[in-house]
Amino acid sequence: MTVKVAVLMGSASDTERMAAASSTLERFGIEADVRVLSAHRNPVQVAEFASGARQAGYSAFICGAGMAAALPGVVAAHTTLPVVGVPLSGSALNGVDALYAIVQMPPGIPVATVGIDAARNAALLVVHILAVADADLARRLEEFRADQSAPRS
Ligand code: RP5
Repeated sequence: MTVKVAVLMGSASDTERMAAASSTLERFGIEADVRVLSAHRNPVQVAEFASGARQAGYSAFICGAGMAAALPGVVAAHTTLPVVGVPLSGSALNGVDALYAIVQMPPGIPVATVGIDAARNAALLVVHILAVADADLARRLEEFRADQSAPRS
């Protein structure tokens, strides 16, 4: 069965900064379902999608947002699947606003926060989480690590 991860972003303007999330997941044979959904502009749709995600066969969320970045936290409020938040730059505060918004979740509703614009690491963290119970994914992760460490000419 194909593993499926939801990759959400708050705006179509986030597409370029979030592109590495889906390409990295796909490199590991994980299906990335990419959607533009804003916690502020589409609050009802975000709640509905997050609430039904486990039942719909998703294994995890990657949520990228900029500015007052509520998306990862709102998704986490509606699911017990792992949520990785990606603070995005592009604002007057260059992503520090989004970083603070995403990283400081209240106790009980966790979001794993990666660096500003670190969509690739968000995907790799999801691969690590899923590889705990997936030997084939764990093997591919080992290969990826070995390849990454190999000297380049
Ligand atoms: C956030 O506001 C989005 O994630 C985006 O990073 C930022 C600006 O959105 P747009 O005004 O470009 O749609 O919600």
